[in-house]
Amino acid sequence: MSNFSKILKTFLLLSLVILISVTLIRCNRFDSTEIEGVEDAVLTDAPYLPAPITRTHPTKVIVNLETQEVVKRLADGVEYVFWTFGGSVPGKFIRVREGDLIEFHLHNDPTSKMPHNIDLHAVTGPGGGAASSFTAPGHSSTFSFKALNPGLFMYHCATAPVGMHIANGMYGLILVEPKEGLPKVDKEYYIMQSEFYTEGNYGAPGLQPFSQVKAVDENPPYVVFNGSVGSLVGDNAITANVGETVRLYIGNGGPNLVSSFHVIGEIFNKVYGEGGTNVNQNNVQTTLIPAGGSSIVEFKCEVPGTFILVDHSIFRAFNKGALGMLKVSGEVQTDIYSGKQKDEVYLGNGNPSDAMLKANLLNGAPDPNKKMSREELLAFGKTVFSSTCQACHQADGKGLPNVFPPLAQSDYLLKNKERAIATVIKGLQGEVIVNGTKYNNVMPPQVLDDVQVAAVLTYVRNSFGNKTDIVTPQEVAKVRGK
Ligand code: HEC
Ligand SMILES: [Cu+2]
Repeated sequence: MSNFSKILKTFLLLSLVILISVTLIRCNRFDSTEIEGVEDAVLTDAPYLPAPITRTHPTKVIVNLETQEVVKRLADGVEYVFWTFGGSVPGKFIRVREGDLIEFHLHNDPTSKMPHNIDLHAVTGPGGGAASSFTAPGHSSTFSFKALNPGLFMYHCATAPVGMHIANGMYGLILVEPKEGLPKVDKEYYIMQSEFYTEGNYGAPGLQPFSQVKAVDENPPYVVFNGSVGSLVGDNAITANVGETVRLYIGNGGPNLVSSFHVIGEIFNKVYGEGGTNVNQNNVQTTLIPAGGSSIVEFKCEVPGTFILVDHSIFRAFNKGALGMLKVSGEVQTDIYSGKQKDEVYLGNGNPSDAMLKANLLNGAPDPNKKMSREELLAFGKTVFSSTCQACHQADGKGLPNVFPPLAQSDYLLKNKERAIATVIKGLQGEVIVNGTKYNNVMPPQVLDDVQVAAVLTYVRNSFGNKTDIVTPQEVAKVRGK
């Protein structure tokens, strides 16, 4: 045999060996489409997820989920009859792998009043499984589907009236992990936003019935995360440590509203938009989650503190319940975030604009051109005092030792009217002696119009044991130099 053909033979043999081993390795890792084995799905309640999948092949996954109608807390002092997948809202988190064959058993608790079913957005098939899973109370239905498409999918009840079944809490998330898995992160949490349409307004106590009228109007008294007001607040907050990466699997059960999901003080380093498998954005402030949709966001926790989760349709957060917390513990990182470094007095120019004075009038302040009686000045002055001066000089006008001088029986206040007016409109700093006691502090100029100054000075000069004449807006204007 010639040298050349020897080399060629060795080369061909080697190539064959490499080809075969590469094929074998690939098959073993991800490309095996053969279903191997059976396992029972681990299901979890929010905000927790089952552990990431380490399998490198598809399997048959048995899911057992029970629909239950339960009375639970919606807010402090407020209860609601929730219809649930697994006893809480949102429903159990289901985690499977691309290519898995899911054998789904839907059980309807015998005490249920309603039939229920399930439409999983991860299903390729009519109704997402709805018709095949229609289950009367005290029955079980079984159907199977292949998880062809990876992604984060919502599931919900689709029994008529569909809106009402969803509005009462029948939704959850199923994650179909891509066959190559998801990048490892330190913390994973499950959050689902939704609305509740109660007969009573937000906070109205007692067991609240469902309001069809409000649901059709898309005007919910409650917009919440994980089924109730405060589900992720205080001791229920989700947690992480400085340096850790957090991944949130967020769903929006609706039934009506779109969520503008935002974490105050964090930036989403990665967003898997609409719960798909691609990171389609980096460095996002607020991600939009459609009703019946989802999103996956990831961010690194660089600094410690409490980070507030909100629907940035912000009245929902502060007035309807869509507010949660992430508590990050660890060392303060002053190079990234300093915290408050200073608080000092800022004097500004102290004179409210004409437009501002007009706005004050609109907000119910007296007209500066109208002559006010002593009684009117006193009454209005009391409200100005409690909103403006009381924080420092105290409700009883006695001030605080060494810091805030007293207004009660203050010789400084009572002796010289012009000086008292000037103190309020221009502020006061440096040494001042009140009733023989030295104070050396700063009172910033008070941004008040002439009527407010006249009224508050009339009030303090005739309260706390003080008694003297009134102060008029004209006198204030004179000191202001108008
Ligand atoms: C932020 C705190 C603060 C607020 C608000 C404040 N003051 Fe003062 N006030 C002070 C301090 C401090 C002094 C003493 C300043 C100094 O040491 O030079 C003072 C001094 C005074 C004095 C002179 C001393 C005395 O006790 O008679 C008067 C009068 C007075 N304030 C009235 C008012 C009135 C009226 C208001 C509301 C319109 C008001 N202050 C709001 C902090 C405040
Ligand atoms: Cu239902």
